[in-house]
Amino acid sequence: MSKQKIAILGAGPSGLAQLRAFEAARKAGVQDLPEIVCFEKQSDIGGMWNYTWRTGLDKNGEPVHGSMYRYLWSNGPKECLEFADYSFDEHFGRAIPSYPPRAVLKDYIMGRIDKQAISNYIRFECPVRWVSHDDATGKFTVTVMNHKTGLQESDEFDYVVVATGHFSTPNMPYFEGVEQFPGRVLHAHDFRDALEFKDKNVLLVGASYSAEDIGSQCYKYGAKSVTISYRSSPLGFDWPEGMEERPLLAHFDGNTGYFADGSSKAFDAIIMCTGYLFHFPFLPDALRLKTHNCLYPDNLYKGIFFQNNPKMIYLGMQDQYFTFNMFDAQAWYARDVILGKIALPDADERRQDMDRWLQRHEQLGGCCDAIDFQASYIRDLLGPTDYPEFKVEEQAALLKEWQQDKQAGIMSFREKCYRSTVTGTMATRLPASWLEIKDDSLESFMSLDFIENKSFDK
Ligand code: FAD
Ligand code: NA0
Repeated sequence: MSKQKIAILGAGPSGLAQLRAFEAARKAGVQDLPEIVCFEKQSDIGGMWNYTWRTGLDKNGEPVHGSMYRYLWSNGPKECLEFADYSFDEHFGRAIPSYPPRAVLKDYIMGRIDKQAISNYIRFECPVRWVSHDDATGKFTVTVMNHKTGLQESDEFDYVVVATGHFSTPNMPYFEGVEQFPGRVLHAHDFRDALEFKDKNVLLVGASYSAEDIGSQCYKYGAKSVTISYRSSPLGFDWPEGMEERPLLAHFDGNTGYFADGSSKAFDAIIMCTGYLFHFPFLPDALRLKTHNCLYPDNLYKGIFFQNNPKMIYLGMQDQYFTFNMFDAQAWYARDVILGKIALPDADERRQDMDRWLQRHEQLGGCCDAIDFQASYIRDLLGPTDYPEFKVEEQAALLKEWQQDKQAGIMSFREKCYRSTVTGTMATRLPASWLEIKDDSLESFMSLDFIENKSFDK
């Protein structure tokens, strides 16, 4: 019998988790592993964590994937995304603070990857153009544009793992009069450097993580004022002077924005922090996940296997409290299904299982419920695989503390410290406040004199 072939689309944290899962099986002596090809649009691994100065199109004319920006620091405690098989202690050799900047987390993600082993499987600068499925042969055909050769290539696969992320294609609403706005109008996806907005009056539309963080960045780097406009409910933090929230924007007249409560204000720039679209332009209707940013997208059994065709596998498609270790739990489960160690139930049973989760999902109250929901989702995946045990429920408790810490101080929560549930190590403290530390490079961060945290309190 010929070897099974798997296509992994994307080499961000989710795609890398899938590669790592197979690599772990290989190291454990599993024979007859499938042949793997990972197609990546960018020229390096790391997905969203690769900072790019580019916006719009990349050097090959492909849409730029990156939505991260300069000075971005982790928005959640690193202790809640720690890999169970590769701790922060193992990577850095010493305790570091709980909220590292992007470059430090990227270094950690990359550190676990045996680049030589894994690079054999990855084809860089190969955006996937189309995936089709032949019901007669049961095979997928994946067509990519190989920008290195300038040629399109197609190959057949038994499984396709979609790990292309869902925070890259802007959801860009229209507001009357915006076309006449004299200043810059951009989406969070294209935001790169808060210094651009120094001394400016900035309007952010949207009230979720992007608005909260880009607003805080603009404040930190000297914006004159930051106004956040919410549609459903305000973020409700105790904002410092110069930052405020207003209800939904109604329309613009010149540079003046008018809000639902009748108030108005003149602005220099507008940043739409209005979220992202699930966008799979390389998938036909029959294989395409259709959803929005939520904790339990419908039609994915175990949050992974597409109901119409469970050989179509999706990773990381949930809204995310947990990130890297959740992608691992998914990847290990998907691997064991592909290897035949876990049997998938029939379509009816899969439907019933999804319905049970969806029912629970509908009843979720606040964010504590949502955190517990995602923790039990991960717990459900961990049971049948050999992914190392990690204390999901303890991490959920840390995520709830994180929510409270943000309420207590939106500009200071990144100074809090948490204990690793993997190694028991207590994070060190930053030597200065987050507002004071302006250089976010790996070198600068790692040369800070972190303060050892002898006390057991956070
Ligand atoms: P991605 O990281 O998006 O990777 C997808 C990969 O697929 C990319 O490499 C991309 O180039 C590739 N790809 C896309 N289309 C194609 C195609 N057609 N063909 C081939 N390859 C393709 N998470 C945290 O845990 N902590 C944080 O602090 C945090 N901050 C964030 C800040 C921002 C601004 C954003 C947008 C997200 C943040 N996240 C954070 C969430 C982040 O998305 C995840 O941590 C993680 O990057 C998701 O991994 P992924 O592999 O699923 O997707
Ligand atoms: P995100 O904040 O970019 O985080 C993505 C927001 O947009 C919601 O508030 C929604 O309002 C609003 N919105 C959508 N359409 C709108 C419209 N027409 N008018 C007004 N408001 C509108 O996106 P979402 O989906 O959370 O919120 C959309 C991801 O990026 C997150 O997972 C986060 O972890 C990550 N991120 C991380 C960081 C850091 O780590 C920074 C930024 C982003 P409503 O009414 O639907 O609630 C530092």
